[in-house]
Amino acid sequence: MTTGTLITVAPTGAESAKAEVPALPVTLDELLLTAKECEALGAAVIHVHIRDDDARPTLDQGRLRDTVAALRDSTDLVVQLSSGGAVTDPEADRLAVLDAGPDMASCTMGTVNFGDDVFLNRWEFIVELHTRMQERGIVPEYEIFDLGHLTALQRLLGKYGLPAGGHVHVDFVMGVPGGMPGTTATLVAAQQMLRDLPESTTFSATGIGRSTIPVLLASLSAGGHLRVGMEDTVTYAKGRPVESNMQLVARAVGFAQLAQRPPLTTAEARGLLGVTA
Ligand code: KMH
Ligand code: ZN
Repeated sequence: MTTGTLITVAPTGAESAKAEVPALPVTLDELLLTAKECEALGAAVIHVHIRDDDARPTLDQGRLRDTVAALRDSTDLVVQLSSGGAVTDPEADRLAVLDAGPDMASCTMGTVNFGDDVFLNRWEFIVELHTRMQERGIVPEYEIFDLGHLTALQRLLGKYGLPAGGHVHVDFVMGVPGGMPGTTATLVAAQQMLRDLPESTTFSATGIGRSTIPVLLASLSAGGHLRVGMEDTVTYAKGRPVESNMQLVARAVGFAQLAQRPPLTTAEARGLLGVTA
C-alpha cells in the first residue's frame, strides 16, 4: 500500500559548474545549510556528491568522512553517498566511497551513454559494490538509467542475495541523453518490470532537465517516491534558473501534499528503506 512520499534531495551532482550555476552548494557549509533547510521542508534522504576547493567534483576520502559526520551532526537526514561520482572517476575511488561509512550509497546497475560521455558500470564492479555494501551494512539505492538495468538488478539479487537491510529500493533516473526518456509511458514500463523483483520493492524517480515535472507527476500518480535537486534540475521553469534546492524540495512537497501523500519523516524513511543506523 502506498502511503507517504519519500523525498530525496540531490543538491549538487557532479555535472554542473559553479561558475554557470552559482546557487549550487559546493562547500561543506553550503551543503549543510541546504541539508538543514531541505530537511525542514520535508526531505528525508540526501544524495551527496562533494566538490574540492575549486568546486570540482572529488571523491576525496577525508572530505567524504567529514561530510558524513557533519551531516549527521546537523541533520537527521539519511545520508546517501554517490558511488557514481563523475564519469571520469576510477572504479577504485568509487568503491572507496563506502569507507566513509554512509547510511546508504548509490549503486548504478549498468553502463549508459551520458551525453557526450559514457557512465561505465561493469558487471564485476556492480557485484563488488553490492557485496561490499552487504558486508558493511550500507543500504544501496539501485540507480536505473535504462530498462535493461532492472534486468541486471534481478540477476544481481538472484545470484548474490538481498541488500543490507533486506529491502530493495530503486531510483529511476530518467531523461539523461543516452538513457531512458523521462516520460509517463517509460515510467510505467519501468514500474511493470519491478514485478520481477521482490514484492516489497519501492521506487523513486527523477527526471533530468525538462523531464523533471512530467516524471515527478507520473511517479506520484503511480505510487512512487521522488528525488529532486540541482543535480538533476537547474531550470525551474522556462527562462527561470533554479534559485535553490529548497525551491525544488518545496515544489515536490506541494505536489506530494496535493496527491494526499505527504512527505515521510526521516524516521519513516529509515523504516521504509531498512536503514538501521
Ligand atoms: N554523475 C553521474 C555520472 C550516482 O550518483 O550514483 C553518476 C551519478 C549517479 O550521479
Ligand atoms: Zn548522483
